[in-house]
Amino acid sequence: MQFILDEEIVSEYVAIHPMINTSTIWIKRDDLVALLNSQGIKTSKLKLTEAVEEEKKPEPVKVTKVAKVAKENPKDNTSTLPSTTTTASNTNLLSIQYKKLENFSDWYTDVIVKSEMIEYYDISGCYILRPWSYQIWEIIQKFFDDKIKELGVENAYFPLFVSFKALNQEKDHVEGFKPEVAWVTRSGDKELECPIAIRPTSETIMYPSFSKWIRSHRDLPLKLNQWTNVVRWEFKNPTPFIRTREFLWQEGHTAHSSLEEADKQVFDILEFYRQVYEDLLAVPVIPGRKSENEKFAGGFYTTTVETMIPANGKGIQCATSHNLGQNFSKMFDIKYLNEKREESYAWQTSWGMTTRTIGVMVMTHADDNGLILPPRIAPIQVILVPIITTKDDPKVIKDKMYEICAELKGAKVRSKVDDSDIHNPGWKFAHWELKGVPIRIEYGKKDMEKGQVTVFCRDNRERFTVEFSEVNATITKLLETIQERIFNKAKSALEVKKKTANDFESFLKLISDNNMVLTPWCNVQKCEENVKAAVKEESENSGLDEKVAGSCKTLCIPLQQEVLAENQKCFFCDAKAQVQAVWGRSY
Ligand code: 86X
Repeated sequence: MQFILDEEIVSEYVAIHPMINTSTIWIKRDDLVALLNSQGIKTSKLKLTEAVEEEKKPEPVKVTKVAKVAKENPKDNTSTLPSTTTTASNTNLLSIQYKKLENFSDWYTDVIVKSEMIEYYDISGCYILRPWSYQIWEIIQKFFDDKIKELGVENAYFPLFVSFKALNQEKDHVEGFKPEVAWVTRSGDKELECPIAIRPTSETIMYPSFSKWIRSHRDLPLKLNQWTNVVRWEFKNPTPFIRTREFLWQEGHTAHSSLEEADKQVFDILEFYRQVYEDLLAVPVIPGRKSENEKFAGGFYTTTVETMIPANGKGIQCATSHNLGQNFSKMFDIKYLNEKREESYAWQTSWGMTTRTIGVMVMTHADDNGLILPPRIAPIQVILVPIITTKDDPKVIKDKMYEICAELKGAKVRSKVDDSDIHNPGWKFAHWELKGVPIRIEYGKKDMEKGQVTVFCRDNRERFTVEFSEVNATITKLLETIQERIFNKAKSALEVKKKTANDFESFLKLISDNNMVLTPWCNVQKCEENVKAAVKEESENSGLDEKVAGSCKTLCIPLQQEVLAENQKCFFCDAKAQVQAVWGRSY
């Protein structure tokens, strides 16, 4: 057993009380140390503030190890419950134990657990979204919800369960997904006569109602959205936010009287998704169309916003918006009488965005010190930390902090005073940095004497002073500056990873080096399959990781196309190039 004293405890006496705080004894600090030593208990001193920034790696926290076990056994329904407290020493609770560029996946787990976004759960692939991440989801919800309502979309709620019969109403599209459907087969100890499925998506739940509600062209457009959870029992490695068995999302489903109107709906929504990522989360994305291979098989065409995580070179789909044509309306008999009183099938769209948004944002911006939250998405934008020493009157310092906080709140800045007496300023700094709060305001006696506060920016770690009278103006402007700075940084990092190849040889090299690769392409389905197979073969021959080979595919055909040369050939098959496509390894 070892006893660690925080060196910043300055008082002569310390209070000792049992775990149930019913009685307290006071003892001189030095006497306590002498007493412990006389009992054979080692004591040491630690300056917590500095320990936090220490470079050397202490024993990893238990949680990440256990998390890995759960990851490796996605087939188990249960995962061992990790404990965040038992084996962790003070230092590693307050700092990230892995480097983003050395060990990306352990780094990611460590960041989302220590920042209090995620708590692990005893069912593999399921995670608890703690307030710190759920508040971010609420901000995303509000932003997107306001936008779609302007387009005339209404929210509704359809049941969680699907009957066997309804789910099989459109067998063809369900077929490939079958292994992912979770079923309820029992109530109490009685087998259900008809097992019911838990929604993996709601087409089969919503479209029978669409068929009832749509009769005439006056019932169109019908634009519904729902914010729900869905369950897909996947067997690939789960990753919090990125691939989970239950996740939160919005799914929008619309019906229109013309293909053109459906087209417009698809692209209006795609633009909103771009805004969620670029304007809110400060994550640059590439809007585009999915190839025939990668599109949602039930529809006409699929649009998408894609990005790449520069730290691990993986492409990732961020959200998707489909034009379903009349495929589903024919299957579900969604018909209306047009102006000429002729019967026609409705033109439909569907679109979805999930809590993956949060994972992509973390992976893009967070660093070796923890989260970095873009101000627009930060639940707390400014944390105010009073610096109180034993010689100061705590009330005077705290009151000024409350006053500044109230003014910031008046200017719609999400602010909070960390006035807890349990932790010292060093602990508070580390805590809020780990949680990614964009701005910290420090205020102590020295600041008081000079009529100023000290400001710290989480993203670039700059520290400077601001006069009292300038605080509101400076902070509101600074929040916008930081938002822009974080976006520009992510944008440059993505640009570096965007490479171009005109032939397979250079393509292979760039893909193997974890880049995303732009190529002239014939846009033929068979060719994409051939590319995949060729990459797989080449990498096996050269001893490359098979996982690298297996997951290379087109991410999208960007909406913004560069003009191809007159006789430009496909980089792979020598047919005439039709488009420019982005390829990558992907999640
Ligand atoms: C595809 C299509 C579509 C509405 C979206 O992409 C946006 C929101 N839905 C979803 N998809 C499935 O249809 C599907 C079906 C079953 Cl039965 C399943 F188990 C998993 C699925 N995954 C995706």
